[in-house]
Amino acid sequence: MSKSDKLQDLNSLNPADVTICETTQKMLAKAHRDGVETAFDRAANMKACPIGEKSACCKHCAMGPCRLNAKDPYSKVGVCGATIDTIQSRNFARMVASGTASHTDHGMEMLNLFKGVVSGHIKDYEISDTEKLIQVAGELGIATEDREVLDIARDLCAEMEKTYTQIEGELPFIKRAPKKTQEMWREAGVVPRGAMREIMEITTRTHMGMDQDHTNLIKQINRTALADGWGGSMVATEIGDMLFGTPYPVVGEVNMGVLKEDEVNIIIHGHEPNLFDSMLASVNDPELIAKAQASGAKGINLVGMCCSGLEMLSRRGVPHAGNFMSTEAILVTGAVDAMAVDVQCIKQGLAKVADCYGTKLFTTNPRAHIEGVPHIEFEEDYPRECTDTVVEMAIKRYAGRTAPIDIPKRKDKGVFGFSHEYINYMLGGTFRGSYTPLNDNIINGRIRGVAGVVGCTNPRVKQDYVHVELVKELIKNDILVVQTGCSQISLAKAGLLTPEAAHLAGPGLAEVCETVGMPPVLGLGACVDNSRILTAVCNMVAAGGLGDSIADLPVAGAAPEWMSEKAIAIGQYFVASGVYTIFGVTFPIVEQTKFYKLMFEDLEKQGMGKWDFAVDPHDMAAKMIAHIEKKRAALGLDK
Ligand code: CUV
Ligand code: SF4
Repeated sequence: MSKSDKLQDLNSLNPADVTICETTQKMLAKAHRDGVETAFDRAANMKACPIGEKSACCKHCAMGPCRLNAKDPYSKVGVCGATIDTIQSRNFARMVASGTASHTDHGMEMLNLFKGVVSGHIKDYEISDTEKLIQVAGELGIATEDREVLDIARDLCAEMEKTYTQIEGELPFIKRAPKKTQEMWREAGVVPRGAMREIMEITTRTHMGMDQDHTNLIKQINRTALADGWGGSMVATEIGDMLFGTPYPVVGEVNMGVLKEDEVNIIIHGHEPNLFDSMLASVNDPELIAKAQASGAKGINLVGMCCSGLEMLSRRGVPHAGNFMSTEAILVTGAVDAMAVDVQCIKQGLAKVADCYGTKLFTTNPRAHIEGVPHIEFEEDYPRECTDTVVEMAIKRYAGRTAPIDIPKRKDKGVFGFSHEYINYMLGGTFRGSYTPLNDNIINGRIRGVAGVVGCTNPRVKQDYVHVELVKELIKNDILVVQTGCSQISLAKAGLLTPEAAHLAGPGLAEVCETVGMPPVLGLGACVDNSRILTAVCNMVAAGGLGDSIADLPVAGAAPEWMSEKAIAIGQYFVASGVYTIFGVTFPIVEQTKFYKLMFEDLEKQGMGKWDFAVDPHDMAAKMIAHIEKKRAALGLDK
C-alpha cells in the first residue's frame, strides 16, 4: 500500500465515532494527518472472526483445529468428538487460567518484595502502614499482641505465601468471606487450595481428552477464579497498602493535559506499583532535577497510565494521563519524552508509535519484553538503576526534541483513593454489630444498592461511552457506584468522580453524597483492587440487615468495555462469590448452549451469582437495576 493509500485508509475512520474522549479524538486525528496507525484503525480493519468470537472453535490438538457452527451449535462436534459445551468451557477455562495467573503472578511479586523488605535485604522500600499489617495478620489468625512488627510480618509472609504454594487446604483469605458464602463454596467443592495448583489443574483439565463435562469443569473454573480474587489480587492489594500506604481520598488530575510542554514528561504504564514508586523517587532526586533544568526543562513531570497509574493516583495523587485505549494516542502529542512499561496491557503497537514521535520506550520487566524495544531491567534490590536511567534518557530526548509538540489542553479533576477501609470509615463507622450508615441507607432505600463498574476500554466499542452512560444511569437510579481499573478514568474524564456530581444522582443518593461530602462514584484503584470490592461486600454482610451471604446483597458488577482475559477471571470470581456480573462488547459463549445456561442461570441456583450480557449501556443499566431490585425484594426491603 502506498503512503497516500494508507492515509486515505486511516482518514476513513472518524475519531468521534470510536471514542468520546476529546483528547484521544484530537490525537487520533493528528495521527491520521501524520500517517500513523493505532489500535482503533486496526480494529476497524480487522473484522472479528464470528466463530472465534463465540468461542466455537478449538485448537487444543493437531487433529483439529476444529470449527463448530456458532449458529447451529449442536450440528457438529470436533474430530475427537468434543461438543460445543466442552469446547466453550475449555476455552473459557483457559481465559480464566491466564487472567488468574496474571493477578497471582503480580501478587507473588508483591509478596517477594515484601519478604525482601521484611528480611532487610531490600532497602529502597519500607513498611509504611503497620496498622494495616497488624490488622491483616490478626484476621489471618496470627498472634499480634506484644510482638515486634517485623516478627508479625515474617509470620504474615509465610501465611500469605500459602496463597500461591499451598497444595492442600484453603487459601488464607477465604476466612474473610461471610460464613454462609464459605459454606456454599465448600459444598460446591470450589475452595481454592493454592493458586499454582489450581492453575496447573485447570491447564491439564483442558488438555485434549481430559475433562469433557462442562458441569464438572466449571468447578475448576470457579476454584481457579476464586484463587485470583481471594488470593493473588487480595494479597497484591493488601501488600501494596502495607508497603505504599492505604489510600484515603485525594484530589487528582486526569487526561492528556497533565503533560507539560516545558518539562521532561515521563509516563509509567503497567501494573506493578514498585516500579512507579521508585520512579517517583528518581524524579524527585535533586541531581536529576538539576540535569533536567540544565537541558532547558522547567522540571520533570511524572504521570501514570492504566493500573499502576491508578495505584499511584490513589495513594499519592500522581496525575494520570488516560486509560488503555489512550496509550498510543498520547504518544502522538510528541510531548512524551519517555514511557516505561512493566507488565500487562502493553500494546505491542506502542513501539511503532513511539518510534514515529521520538518517544523513548522501555520495557523493564523480565516477563514482558517487546521486540525491538530497549529493555532496562528493573531489579528490586537496585531499583534506582533502572528508574534513574529512564529519567536520564528522557532528559536526553527532551534536549533533542524534534517532533512538534501538541498537547490537548484538557485536564479533569476527580477524587480518588477510596480504600475499603476508608469507605468503612466514611459510611460504616463501626461495622460490626448494629447496622452501619451504608447499610442503613440501603435498607431505608435512599441508596437502592451498590454497583461495581470496572475494567478495560476496547476499540470494538466507542471508548468511554459505555462506561459513562452506564454509570450515569445507575446513579440517577440511586445506585452507588464503585470503580476500579480503566473505567474509573473514563468517569473521571466525565467529571463524575467529584462531590459536585451528586446533582446527577437520584434524590436519595444525592442526599447521602451531600451529607457525607462524597462523590456518587467512588474510585477504588487498580484491577487487583477489585479485591477491595470483595472486602467491602464482606463488610456489608457483616454489618447486618442485608442477608448473610454475598449473594443476598443488592449489588451488581459490570465490565462494559472489557477486553482482557484478566477481566474474564475477575468476572468469574465475582460470579462465584455471589455477584450478578454483566459484560458488554461481546461474550465468548454461544447462546442456546448448555454451558451458556449454566453460566447465565444455573450457577445462581447454587448460591452463586450469574453472568449476564448487554452491549447497550441503557440495557445494561436496566438489567443491573432489575437484579438489585430483585435482591431488595428477596430481603423484604421496601415493604
Ligand atoms: Ni488492570 S486489564 S485495560 S490496564 S482495566 Fe485497563 Fe488495568 Fe483492563 Fe488493562
Ligand atoms: Fe478438535 Fe478435539 Fe483436537 Fe479440539 S481437542 S482440536 S475439538 S480434535
